Amino acid sequence: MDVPNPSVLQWVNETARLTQPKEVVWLDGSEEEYRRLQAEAVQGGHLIPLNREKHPDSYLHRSDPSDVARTEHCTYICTPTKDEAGPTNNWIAPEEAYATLGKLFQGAMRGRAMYVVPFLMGPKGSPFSRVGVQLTDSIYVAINMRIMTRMGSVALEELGSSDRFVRCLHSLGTLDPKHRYICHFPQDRTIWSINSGYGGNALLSKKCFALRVASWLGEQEGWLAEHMFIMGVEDPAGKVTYIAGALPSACGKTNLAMLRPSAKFNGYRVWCVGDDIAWLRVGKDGRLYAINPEAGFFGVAPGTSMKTNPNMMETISRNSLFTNVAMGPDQTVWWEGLDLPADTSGFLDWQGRPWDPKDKDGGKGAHPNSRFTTPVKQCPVYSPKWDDPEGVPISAILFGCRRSALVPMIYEAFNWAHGVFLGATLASETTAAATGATGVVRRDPMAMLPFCGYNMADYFGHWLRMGQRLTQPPKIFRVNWFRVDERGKFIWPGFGENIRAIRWIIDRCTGRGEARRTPIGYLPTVSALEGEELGISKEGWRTLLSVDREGWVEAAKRQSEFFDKFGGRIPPEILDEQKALMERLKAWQEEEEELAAPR
Ligand code: GTP
Ligand code: SPV
Ligand code: MN
Repeated sequence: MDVPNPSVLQWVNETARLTQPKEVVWLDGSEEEYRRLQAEAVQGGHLIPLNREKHPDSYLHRSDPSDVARTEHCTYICTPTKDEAGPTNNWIAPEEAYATLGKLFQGAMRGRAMYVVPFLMGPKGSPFSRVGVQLTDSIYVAINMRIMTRMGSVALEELGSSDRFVRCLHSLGTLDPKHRYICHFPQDRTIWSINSGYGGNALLSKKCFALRVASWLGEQEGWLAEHMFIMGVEDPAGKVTYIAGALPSACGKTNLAMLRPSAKFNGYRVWCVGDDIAWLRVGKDGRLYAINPEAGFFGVAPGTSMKTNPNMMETISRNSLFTNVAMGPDQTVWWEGLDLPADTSGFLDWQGRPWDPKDKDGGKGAHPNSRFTTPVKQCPVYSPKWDDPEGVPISAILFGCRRSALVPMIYEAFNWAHGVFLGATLASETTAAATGATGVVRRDPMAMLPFCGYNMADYFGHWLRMGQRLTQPPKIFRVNWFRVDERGKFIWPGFGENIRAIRWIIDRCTGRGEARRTPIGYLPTVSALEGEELGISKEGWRTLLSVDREGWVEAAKRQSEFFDKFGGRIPPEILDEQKALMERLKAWQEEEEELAAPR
């Protein structure tokens, strides 16, 4: 980095004048620098070194207890007009946002270093890829960015002398939740975030750039930025099929993306391309191609174990960063879902307080949204295509949800427009990934409700237009691993057994796979999933794979209420799909009544 890019340099200088850090530290992304940052973070009390044998090169970070998840109420899309942000986003006029935050940023970095973190989203030399530069006074963020992105010189080389980079400004400020703002200025390719150090609020490459700003860029330029995992599934004959899938936060993308097929299906192999974000374009051959712009996983810790996700357990066995998990007396990490040692004395909870796992009223050891940060390349099944500038061709898209009732375990859309409608009407129970109540069903179209950088009505239109450019559009599916029985227990075993659903999806993509047509889509038969051997009761299967007509009629009404919020902006094709669903449900009723009538 001999002569810095003049636009970057100018912006760094301007920002330093505003925020007044004690020093400006340019990061080159080298291993040596990474080790130095880690040592400094330990010195400064930001990281705790973990057990050298059991967790080599790994650290624990405890965040401020008021700063543990994304804060959607403090997140704004600052487009010139409110209409451009749409009814599902918070909005502040750009001038006002710059003024308000400008004051907060004044002197905000005093006493701290400002790290200049150039990063590349996507493979080097790829038409998909984009450069960002984050300025941050959080050493924890700087270290995370080294894992999550292709960070340092590689990004500046890719940028050259261009000024087309996303300006990502972040300060911990005072961490005051009352003055916390995560503001996006898509037209300016600028993000300003202050008073939070939490992942999605502070690692600006991720949700802020790769989804909110990139989704807007994608609409302008004819591509898509989505909250999706990307997996390759190799069948016993060696053929690999790529699948991308959107599920809301903490609803199973990471687990699905690297699943280890259950014993019976060990002829299948899964290759993980990405677990959270996909950028998708139409290829020259008319297929949809995807890359994962990230280089690391920022995954949910609770529930991760050798039983549920052995590939992730191996990934995080070294060189990883753990945030807000519990710690054993020997500096080992622990979270709900892992076994406990016989002797549980000396544990500390996620806030560092003495904690007794056997104390039923003692609360959780790990925060429900505790996470690990770990490099994609450490995953034993990471796909060699992760670094392919062309991306991978997508055969199927999943829009999944967490719903204890109504939504069947899996079904297939009739066609692209119906699939886009399935995406647009996705609803899911809220999780600990964002602050606020959990377990509440809310609309979350394409799992992008918190991440779409423009009006979602226009976003649905963009999805429809993308489909028109595809000569071989992917098939679209709904999945829901989270149906419960009358005692509240999950019926579907999930995790490694999800390969059964994946295999049915691949079969459907190649014109095979048994299905029955219902008003909501094609549902598999139990035998198509080889489900007889799973020990699920008849009642259980009925819950997983039947369509509750009354429930769907009600659901369709609620869909209308959601679309009404957009004041006539929803594309007619989507409204047509909704009407068609109502009609199919009605016709089905008649059919059923006919069947029930005495002959
Ligand atoms: P974000 O990183 O927030 O975007 O989440 P994600 O969609 O990647 O979710 P992740 O795979 O981390 O899973 C979230 C939680 O759901 C974890 O506690 C998992 O153990 C649990 N989970 C994932 N897959 C399954 C499944 O198939 N069945 C059940 N019952 N739980 C699952
Ligand atoms: C999510 O909440 O969907 C995440 C974690 O993947 S965060 O980066 O915090 O957004
Ligand atoms: Mn996510």
